[in-house]
Parts: sequence; structure tokens; C-alpha cells
Amino acid sequence: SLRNTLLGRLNGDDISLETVVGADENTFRNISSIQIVACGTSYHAGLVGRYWLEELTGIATNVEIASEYRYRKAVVRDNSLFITISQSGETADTLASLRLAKEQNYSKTLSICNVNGSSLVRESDFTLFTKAGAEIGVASTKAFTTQLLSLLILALIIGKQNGSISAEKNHEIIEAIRKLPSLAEEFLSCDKLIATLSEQFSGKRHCLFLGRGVMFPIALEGALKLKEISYIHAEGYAAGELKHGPIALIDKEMPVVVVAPDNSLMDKLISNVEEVRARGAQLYIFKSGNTVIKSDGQTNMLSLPDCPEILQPILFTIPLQLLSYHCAVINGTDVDQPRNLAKSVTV
Ligand code: F1P
Repeated sequence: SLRNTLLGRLNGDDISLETVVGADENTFRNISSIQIVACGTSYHAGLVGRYWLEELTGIATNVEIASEYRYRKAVVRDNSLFITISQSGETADTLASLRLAKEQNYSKTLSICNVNGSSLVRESDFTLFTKAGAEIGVASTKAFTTQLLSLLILALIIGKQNGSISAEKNHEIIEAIRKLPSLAEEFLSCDKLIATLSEQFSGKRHCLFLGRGVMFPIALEGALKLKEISYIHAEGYAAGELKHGPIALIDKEMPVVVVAPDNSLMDKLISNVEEVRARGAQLYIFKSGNTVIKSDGQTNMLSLPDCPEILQPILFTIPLQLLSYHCAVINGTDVDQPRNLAKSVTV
């Protein structure tokens, strides 16, 4: 799917203009702020997108769940861009938010969507198609990773148009993106190890996921996937937030999955891990590169391939999705059609 998202879109260090349907080389030149609105997994993609958009475009970006945005009286600056993210393009709250945004002062609307001809696509000024192919399961998986890649591409497009990204940085990210499909295959090859790890989740009722920085929304998504398909109650937390309450939940029965790629926030994350370890939790650390975390009897370490930092949110999603899948299989739930969930929530 990631290969498909890129197909025909990268041209040297340029991204083909047709990538955003309806846009030209000036569309994003004077954007003053960005509002992203989405539901569920698509909302988590938006939370990751904010890091990239702010870093690469310098434009203040806000992200909100559609079911709340639509009931808020948002203050909208001139030249603001409104982005919806949706696999189906038919999610009722997201569509209602788009319709509201058009009555507000937004100068442009853009949908990041998987389904051509859907309501969101028809009613937005511009569209970036994720090209994930049809999602078989109800819970979004490849829709999520392709939404992330689409947001990174969008950040590059806007950053180039408003002159906030250097040619060097642009080149470095494009080169990383080119390697993404083969890196994703490497990450997928951890499947057997994760299947073995997931046996330890048998009989568990609760689980925590921790991340920092851009990996915080990935922890949220890891928890959502586990809830949706295996029915294990799971919550994602920013690791630094633990001591403000959730640490009370930790005892030796509580599995804690730590999303720990090698990056600049590693030292901070390690000190949070030590706080959790001291309370006896069962730790599952998904790490890469030089991340050095003490190993002991209560710690399970999963070493993942090295990858460029900018791609870590996309690639570290893969082992988390696999973990949910294997837990669901062990729990005997219907992975493709979880109870109470609908593929598109149109009411
Ligand atoms: C949003 C969403 C999905 C979730 C489930 C219910 O859908 O919350 O993320 O997996 O399918 O709907 P969409 O707006 O991305 O189509």
C-alpha cells in the first residue's frame, strides 16, 4: 500500500503537483494556520501530521476529533486551511465538520481520503488520495500508514510552496521516503517474534502503551487497535504524563508496551520506563538502533530495524498492528469484523 501511495508521485526531489488534486504551485503559499479534523484512527494520523506540518511548514496546526469540532465555535484566521482525514470519506461527524468549516472563514478545504467519489472528496476544494487499496477489515490498518505517508508528503508540498523547507532537508526526506516500502517489509518480518510475544497477553484484561513526542499518537493508535480487535482494554499515554495519575494503575499484572525508537527523546523516555519498572510492570519495549534500556526478568525487548527518524511513526505502527492481530487471534475474536464496529460511521 505504501508503494501504491508513492506511485508516480516522486520525481527526483519534486513531488508531482497532481498529488493534491485541484492544487497548483500557489495553493498553499500563504496559509496562516491549519485545522485538522478526523475520527478514530484517522484522528491519530492527524496528531502525527501536526508534528510534521509544524516542523516542515512553520504553520500553526491544530487537530481535533470531528465529533467535538462540529459543536465548537472555532475562531478562524484569514487564509486558514481546513483538512479532513478519513478512510471512507463518509464519516458523519467529519463530513458535518467540513460543512461547518465551509460556513466559517476557512479559505481552503482539503481531504485526505481513500475513496474516490466519496462525500468528503466531492465537497472539498482539494484531495490527496491515500491510495491504500480496499481495507478488508473494519479497523483501519493500511489506511493509517498511508494517511501518515500522505501527511508527510503534504507537509513537504506546503513547506516547499511557502519556502520554509531547505532543499537539503527536502532531499533528505524524499530519499527516506523512497526507502519506506522496503523498510516496511523489514518491519513486517518481525511477525513471528511478535506472535510469540503476544502469547504473554493471553488472559490479560488491560494494557498501557507509552510514547513520547511524535510517538505519543502512535501509542494512542497501538492502544486503539488492541481495543478494537482483541477487546483488551488499552490506553495510550504520553510517557511524561504517567506520573500525573495513570502510574497508579501499574502493578505486576499490567503489560506496558513502550514505543521506543532511537531518537532525541530517548533519554527522557528511559527515565519514564524506569518509573514503570520500579512498580513491577511487565514491560514490552519496541526499540531500534542505539536505544539502550536495561533488560531484566520482567522486560521483553523487541529489536526493530534501524530507520530514518522521520519514518519512525509509520514503521513502528507495523509491529503494534501485528501485536493487536496476534492478541485477537489468541482471544478468538473476529479480526476483520469486530463486534459493535462499522466500517463507516455514517450516522
Ligand atoms: C473513522 C473510524 C475508523 C475506525 C472504524 C470506525 O473512519 O473511526 O478509524 O477504524 O472503522 O471509523 P474514517 O473516517 O477514517 O473512514
